[in-house]
Amino acid sequence: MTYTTEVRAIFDALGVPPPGDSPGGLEVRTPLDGSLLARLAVTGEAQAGAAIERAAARFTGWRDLPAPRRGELVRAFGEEVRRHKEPLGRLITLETGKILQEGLGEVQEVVDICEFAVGLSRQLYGLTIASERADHKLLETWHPLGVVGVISAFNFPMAVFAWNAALALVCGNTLAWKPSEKTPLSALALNGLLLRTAAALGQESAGLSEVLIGDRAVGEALVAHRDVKLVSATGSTAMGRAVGVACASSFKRSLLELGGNNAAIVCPSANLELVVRGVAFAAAGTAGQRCTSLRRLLVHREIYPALVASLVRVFGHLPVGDPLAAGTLVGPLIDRRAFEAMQRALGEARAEGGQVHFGAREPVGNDAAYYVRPAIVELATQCGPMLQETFAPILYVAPYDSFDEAIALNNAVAHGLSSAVFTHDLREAELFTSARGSDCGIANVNIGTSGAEIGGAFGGEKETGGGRESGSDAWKAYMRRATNTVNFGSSLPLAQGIRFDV
Ligand code: UN1
Repeated sequence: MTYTTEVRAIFDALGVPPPGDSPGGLEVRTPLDGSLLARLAVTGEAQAGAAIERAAARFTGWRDLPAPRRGELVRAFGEEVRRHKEPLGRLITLETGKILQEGLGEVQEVVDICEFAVGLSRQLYGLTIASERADHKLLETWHPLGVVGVISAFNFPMAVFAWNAALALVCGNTLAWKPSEKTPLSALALNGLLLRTAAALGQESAGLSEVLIGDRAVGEALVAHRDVKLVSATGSTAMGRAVGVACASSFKRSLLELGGNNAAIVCPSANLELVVRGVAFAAAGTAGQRCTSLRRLLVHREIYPALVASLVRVFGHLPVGDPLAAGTLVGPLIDRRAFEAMQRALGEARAEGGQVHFGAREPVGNDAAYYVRPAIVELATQCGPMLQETFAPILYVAPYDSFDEAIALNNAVAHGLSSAVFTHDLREAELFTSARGSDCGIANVNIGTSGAEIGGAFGGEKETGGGRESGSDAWKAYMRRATNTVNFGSSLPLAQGIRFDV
């Protein structure tokens, strides 16, 4: 079976109509061997506007449905996704190149956030606050926003949408989704399943969640549209800066989840066997293409030689190859540009005097596929390319002498997404997770930087954009807050004791 026929079979298994063939349209290629999976019609500006207007028209009816009823759709959708975990996982692998285990894990993340959101649909709570006035009640209520625009990246083509969609839907919003132009099939499949589920429940599916196919132009149309009330964007810092500025100029809300240049600190007391496993998954897993991927390893000088030797041994044997095959741990990079960016960074590291282990192309697949052995780069100090996020499997390693120095190095980059410390010293663990410790949105102890559960709020500081998605109280970003003061007495006392007698 060719990958193209497999894609068609996956859409069939999902009960979702496969996308038609549009000669001259957007070409979707698999990173497995560069072959063509589909040619999709690009959403023009007028079509994007019409889709967003459908979502805006659908909003009022959806808003007026009680939240637990809205949760019924999300529950049924989560069940459908669970039932179709295998084909959805395979589609993710075919489109992104991540290994099947991780494709399935991503689908599980969709199921998990749906379950979270179903519970949430009965817990959209506000505060009551003590009023300073007699016979007055002061409270907060939360209301839906309208159309939520989602821009998602290639590396998590289903989960990131689901973090947004599950929450946005139970909160009473409708959706317009612009997926990465590298992974539109995952979007069409998942969204198709959502709409099919809605229709099966007797709910109007048109306008509930619209997919916009295309590149930056369609993203810009989404951000600019007046009916889009929140833009939740995941991707590069450059993209996020453009989205953030465009939203700010029209006072539109934005929720940004951008890059990361994530570090882990390894202390002398750490369990080095656990460190090696944690580091291998975080740095080489997903071929280094998670925003939470581990990029910088800061190792205490005492244990540096032993740890680096173990890591070099393990990286040298990582099974790189077909991501659908059992046993493979590292699939291909997404495309040639990713490969070139990786090689450029390795060249810069060499120019800084870095010692580069691995990082070259592996003899897998054909010329149009970019399989690489994840690289380890030893640097005497944190400098040069180690300070940049390169979306590729490069692990920079540098030694440190004191824990305070390690924290300073952890925080000395532009991004602030994820971080970790490996230690058995309680004081180091507590310091790292305290206000004087890591400045990131995620600070872990004795696990790697990637692979967060959906229950916590997900996102980071500084050039990571400051947004929070997924669990905890991230739902509040998808609603607007109203403060209500209710007078149930028969006089009209004014706040602050002001007298205004007429
Ligand atoms: C991303 O790379 O954009 O924590 C998201 C993780 C995943 C999500 C990553 N749950 O690695």
